[in-house]
Amino acid sequence: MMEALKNTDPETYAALREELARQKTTIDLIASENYVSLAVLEALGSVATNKYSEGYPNKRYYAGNKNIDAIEQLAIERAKKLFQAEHANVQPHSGAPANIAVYNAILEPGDTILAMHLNYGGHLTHGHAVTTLAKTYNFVRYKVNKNTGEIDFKELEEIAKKEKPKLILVGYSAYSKDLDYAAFKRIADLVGAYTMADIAHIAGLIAAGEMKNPFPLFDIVTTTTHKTLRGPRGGLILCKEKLAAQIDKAVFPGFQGGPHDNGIAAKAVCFKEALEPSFKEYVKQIKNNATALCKELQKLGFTICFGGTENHLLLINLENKQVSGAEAEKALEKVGIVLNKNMVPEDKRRPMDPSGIRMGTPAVTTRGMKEEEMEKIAHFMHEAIVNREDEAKLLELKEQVTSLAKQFPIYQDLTY
Ligand code: DSN
Repeated sequence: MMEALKNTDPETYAALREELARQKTTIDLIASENYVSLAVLEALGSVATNKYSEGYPNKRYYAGNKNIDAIEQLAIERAKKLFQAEHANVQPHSGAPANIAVYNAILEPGDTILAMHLNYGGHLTHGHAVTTLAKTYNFVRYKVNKNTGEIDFKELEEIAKKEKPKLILVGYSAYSKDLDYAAFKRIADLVGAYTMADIAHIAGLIAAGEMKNPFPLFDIVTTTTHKTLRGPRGGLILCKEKLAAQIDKAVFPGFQGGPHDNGIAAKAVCFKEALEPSFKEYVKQIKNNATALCKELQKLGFTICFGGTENHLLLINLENKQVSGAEAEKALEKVGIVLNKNMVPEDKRRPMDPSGIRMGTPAVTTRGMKEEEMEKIAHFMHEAIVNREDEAKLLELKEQVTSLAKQFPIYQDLTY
């Protein structure tokens, strides 16, 4: 495999070969990552990448789209079924373009969006000051209780009545609780706002029925397809039929050009896999693993933000461990445990060296790991952080982590 690449571009080939080895021998706890199936990989690396298909199935600007139409239609129908959605647009290149297309579809520049604060688990595309979006729209914020993770809906209602948002946005990248969509919807109806849920992190859990579905209450749902959904890197917009034409027009020609048909083929495969009963079992195990990891880390004295987890991720506040998020990330990478530093609610430190780390269990669960392995991982993490200055101990831990990873192989049939 990869013979053509090896001959044409030995440098890229060498880096990819190393990357496969890295993925096989390290433990991936990045909450937003996963390992796609070989079927998804094959669709992604297929001849569909050669085609231009601006437009939508049976309504294209270029000839030769019979097969691409069939692929996109499969992806659309499967996405609708998976999320009980009235309409699906599978063309967004990723989560950020999906969110931007939605804003463009239903808002005018200067309109107000009520969204979660980034430091409480929100996302850059929900209007962080560093984004261009913050210059186009007027973002106002709500927060959560930093200890319990609860959202104060009385306060949210007051903000909504004062600010009169045209859109109420929910959805987070570092928040570990389920959401009361009905409470958001009630407030949105009071002020005449659209409702949108960005479920990028929890799409797989919702698809499997293991977390609440924003539909049929919400107007619009956006997601990436590569996190808990275990598909290719890509985006997806789901909406009520009444918004379908607006949304489609905003994606193309409003914001994007030609869709990435190889990505859409891989999304179709991912959605088929997520509709299988085995995907439900996978998702249940993701949650069980997150709970097990959480409990063991708590026993070892780690502070879990919001008191625990109801999904696939954990946010840890390391203030009581006298180590910063960046230091912990670095020590853990040295032993082969890969996760990311993260701001915690009301963090006094900087984004590049915050007080927390974030981790999730989708990738380790794909490897077949269960509660027993989560306990081992918690201990490896504790040991690595405590002994972060002791290179010999870190090396010893790395051997143990590599050995554990190898007991749960990925991509056994793939050799570069
Ligand atoms: N970078 C993604 C994450 O890790 O949550 C969100 O865009």
